[in-house]
Amino acid sequence: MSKALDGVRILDFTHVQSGPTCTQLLAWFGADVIKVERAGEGDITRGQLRDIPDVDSLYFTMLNHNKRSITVDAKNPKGKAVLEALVKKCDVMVENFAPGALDRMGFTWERIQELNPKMIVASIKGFGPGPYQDCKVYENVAQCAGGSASTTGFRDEVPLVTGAQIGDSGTGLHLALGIVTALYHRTHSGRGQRVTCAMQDGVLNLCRVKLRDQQRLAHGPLKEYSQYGEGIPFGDATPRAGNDSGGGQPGRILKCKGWEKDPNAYLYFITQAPVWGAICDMIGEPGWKTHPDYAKAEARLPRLNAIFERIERWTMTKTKFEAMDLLNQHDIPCGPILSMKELAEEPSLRATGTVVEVDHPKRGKYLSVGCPIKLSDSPADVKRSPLLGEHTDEVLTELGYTREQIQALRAERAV
Ligand code: CAO
Repeated sequence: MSKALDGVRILDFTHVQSGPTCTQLLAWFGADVIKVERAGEGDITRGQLRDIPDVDSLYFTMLNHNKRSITVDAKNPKGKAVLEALVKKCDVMVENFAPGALDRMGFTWERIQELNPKMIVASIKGFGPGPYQDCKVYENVAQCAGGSASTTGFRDEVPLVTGAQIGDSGTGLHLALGIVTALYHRTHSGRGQRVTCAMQDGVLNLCRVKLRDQQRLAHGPLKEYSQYGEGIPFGDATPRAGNDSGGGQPGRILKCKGWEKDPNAYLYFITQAPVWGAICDMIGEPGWKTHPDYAKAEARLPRLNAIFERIERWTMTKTKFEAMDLLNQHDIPCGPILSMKELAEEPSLRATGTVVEVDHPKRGKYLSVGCPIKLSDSPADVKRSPLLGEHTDEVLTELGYTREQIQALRAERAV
């Protein structure tokens, strides 16, 4: 079966997490992704957080599947000539160097257009144009600068970063969409273009509902936030809301049976208005269906703490999976708090390829997250990440270099 992006060649100048997330997705959809690294060390993540000595880390292997690796010294004139040959041959260049690094290598937008007017140049930076445009940025900086940290955590406690890598992987996802959009545009414009994503913008996009709440504050308290029921006045910025639901249906994380020993024996419970009657019956409060303090969603808002305390007395009598089964029989939305261990062992995620076992020549078998986007005619087969420079000779040969020329490049440390 052919792949959706068969024939698309990507010059992958990415490193660490944000850029590699993007090019890995494109590789899963069938693009030929040629990852350029420096000889010797390669992508810095190959050596970071290593669990096995001298073996590419899981950090690297889990972000670089289905790619080819070529080592090139971009600052060596002959290495630069190799890169120029790749620019002419490829459809897309993706990079996430610090601001200005690509220009300093000599690959300005103008130069790239001279070499290949159809080239799409896709970049991730920490910030867009403005006061911080020259700053280097990592995940948690983006979470803080993009509005996530100020709205995550509990009201009286410090801002929190989240375990979801919304700054790195989130921006990589945004960039991948920009690239396929530019590729589509090129089919009728005939031209390449620049695609840029700032991590701050990507995080803010994912925090859209919090900017919604910021504007709602001008018109009164945010009644679905528990602080409303607690009688605590709102300030002038969207507050941290603990585990309150971000939508119009109040929700909360509640203890389940075993919570005293198991840190993940919890369930997210949503008091969705259309199933309020079923919730009342389930928890043993049928009177709440008609009681004026509880019957209507608006009346419940000042009483959310008391309501969730009552529901929790019920969830604490069930395991999170028992509660999930019982509640779903009545279409009551809820979700167990699943640990990474539980996710790694979940058979349905293995069956769909969302969790995959990959074999690596140096580390052996390991688990990874497969492609979360499923295309019926272009399934993603997860192939192991490349060893450093594994495809240098192969790619140089495709570019027309002879074996002698490749040896000469190596002798000069250009590749
Ligand atoms: N040959 C020769 N030189 C190379 C090379 C190659 N193949 N690959 C990289 N380099 C050089 C670059 O040209 C750059 O040199 P100069 O500083 O002299 O121009 C140098 O390596 C370092 O690049 P960098 O500044 O991008 O790397 P860093 O480790 O110092 O910073 C990071 C890392 C992520 C903070 C920075 O790249 C950045 O801010 N990127 C944009 C935002 C981003 O994507 N952040 C998310 C990272 S994932 O958490």
